[in-house]
Amino acid sequence: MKEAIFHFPTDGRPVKCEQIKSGHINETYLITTDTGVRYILQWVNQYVFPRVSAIMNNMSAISAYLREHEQGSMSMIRYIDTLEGESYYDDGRGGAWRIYRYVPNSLCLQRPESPEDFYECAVGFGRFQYALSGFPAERLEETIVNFHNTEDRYRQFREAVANDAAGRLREVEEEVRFVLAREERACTLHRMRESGQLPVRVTHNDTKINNVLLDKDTRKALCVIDLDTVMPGLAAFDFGDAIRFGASTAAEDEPDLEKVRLDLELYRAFVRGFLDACPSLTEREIDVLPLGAYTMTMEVGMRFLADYLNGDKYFSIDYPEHNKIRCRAQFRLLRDMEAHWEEMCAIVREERKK
Ligand code: GN1
Ligand code: MG
Repeated sequence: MKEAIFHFPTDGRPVKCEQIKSGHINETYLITTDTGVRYILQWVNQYVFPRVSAIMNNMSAISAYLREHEQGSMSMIRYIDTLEGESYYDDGRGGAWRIYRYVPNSLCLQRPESPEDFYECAVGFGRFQYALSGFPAERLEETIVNFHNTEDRYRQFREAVANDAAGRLREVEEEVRFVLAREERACTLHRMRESGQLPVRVTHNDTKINNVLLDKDTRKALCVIDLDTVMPGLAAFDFGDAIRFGASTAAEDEPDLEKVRLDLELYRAFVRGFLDACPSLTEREIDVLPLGAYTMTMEVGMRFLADYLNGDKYFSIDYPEHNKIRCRAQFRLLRDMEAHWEEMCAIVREERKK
């Protein structure tokens, strides 16, 4: 048992603790009590999130807003305060812990089993963004500064290349060239944000399909989870990261690149769900959705590659070449997006007319 759980009020005595292995950053445990109630306990990685209090402040502000405006429908999970009334438990050894109640009868998918599943995933993220479209985004703290600032990601990438801290540059010269050759296009959305052409929204910023829960029976979207990166951002980035992860025909770390393609049917399902659930999107925000997919795929690929060059300091890995394999799969997906660019844009045009 993780002792941190005893610092929270639980219904019954915690008797079972199982680790859930899916994220790359935090540690997550499913706790069951002797009365059969389940909780999710999470250890927050403070190398990645040095400002846990910023996360928890954001959560409180957003929860309060949703309680007031949402009329019953729940679109995100709520954390439970510690017995001492704090939003998280600090174990004094650099660990920050927090819990929420496990959502009963929920399903967390690693990949869509049908276009309908992916449509629902889009509804979950779209609804979340729409529910918060009236919340003043500038009131949120940046839990990771410059998280989706693509220009800054390029700066960090160049630094990793220049340092070559792990001595791996020679293995990935081709990948490095791939990233650098696409800088102009990959930074377009960031510049549009800077110049005020795109509105800054409250966004989730980590929209993998496993961050939205579906109802086990109806398979309808229940709520979004993993709220650590909720902060000001672009709608296209939430759209884009979901496509990168969920509309790929293979896993994010598929070693066989022949298997990695963009599934246009899944892509369409997500476009439809996102537009249905988030009517606050402006015309221009809708126009740039495909570019959001392009940008997020490049950004995550570049982050995997930078981490590989830095010696795997950020993402947890299962084997030494993991980050290299991950970045290659992202770049293959990006190439497939380039090859199907016209179709990606056409699908957005078709779906918005409905
Ligand atoms: C990380 O830990 P996880 O799986 O929720 C990362 C995301 C990446 C993702 C790639 C805080 O998310 O930005 O897109 O890995 N989260 C953070 O799978 O860096
Ligand atoms: Mg996450």
